[in-house]
Amino acid sequence: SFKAGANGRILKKHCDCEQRCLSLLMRDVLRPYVPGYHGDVEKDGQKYNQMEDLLAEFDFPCVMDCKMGVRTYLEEELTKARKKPSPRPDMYQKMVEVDPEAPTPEEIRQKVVSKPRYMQWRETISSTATLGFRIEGVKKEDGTVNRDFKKTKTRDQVTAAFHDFVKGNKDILNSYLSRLKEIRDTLEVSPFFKTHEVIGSSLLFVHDSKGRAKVWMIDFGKTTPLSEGDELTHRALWVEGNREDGYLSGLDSLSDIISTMWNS
Ligand code: 4IP
Ligand code: ADP
Ligand code: MN
Repeated sequence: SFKAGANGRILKKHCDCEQRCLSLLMRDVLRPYVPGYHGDVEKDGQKYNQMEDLLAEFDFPCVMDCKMGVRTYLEEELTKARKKPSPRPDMYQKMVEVDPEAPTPEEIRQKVVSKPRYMQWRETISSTATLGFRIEGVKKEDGTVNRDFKKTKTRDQVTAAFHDFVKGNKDILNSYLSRLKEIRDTLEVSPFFKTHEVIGSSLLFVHDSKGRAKVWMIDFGKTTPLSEGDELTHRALWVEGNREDGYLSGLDSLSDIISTMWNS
């Protein structure tokens, strides 16, 4: 769903919701921490959002994608699944590939699960439910990709993955930590962040052997505005209907883990 674009830009398959967010973010205090947005374009009959390639300033970048929040699906998925359940054989398949014991006897008979069932299961086998974020994937400087983090759940397992990612380099950990602190301070005052439910968005960690290291917020395909006048804490517990996403709880625990690594 991505394409290389002209001069240091990338094209991501268009999504109205993401376009709306990126446009608003270009006028928000969060602008320095999101990819620059350059409008939509059409190529070979497909519409794309054009954005800054965050890897352009790096030589042979190492990249980690951490999906933020305690919840990874929209509340409407629950409503939809109750009103008009759509059985998902593909999600059942993905589930048994990771853990054949995970489906219930009923799910085994039907060979399907619902989307929220699958998404909640993913949250609890990973660190999402407990730490408020999870590692989705890592790309090494040689271009090899590791997506095998579905069961990376405990603080120790996350620490080990980060240790491997930065190869124990404390300068990189320190740069990441200061950048996370800047992001948190900015999130706390951002009008955009206060008024949006941020679901399925990631922090993208990028560093290279020259010691450059930065973090950006990406992926606003499921970031949705609250009703006029409503605000989120991004830290309060989620109960259905309150739309809390746990984004800041996740950022707190992520910063705490990196800080502990830096101190030891
Ligand atoms: C994927 O599961 C991710 O959760 C996707 O979320 C989600 O897309 C997919 O749902 C789901 O199958 P795995 O990562 O375990 O493969 P994201 O895009 O945030 O990574 P949505 O549509 O919820 O954004 P479906 O319904 O698109 O298959
Ligand atoms: P999706 O909605 O398909 O999950 P994302 O926006 O999360 O797509 O992006 C998927 C991956 O593409 C990210 O993990 C990251 O590695 C890469 N990516 C996304 N946006 C950028 C960008 N602006 N610059 C460089 N790489 C990006
Ligand atoms: Mn995504």
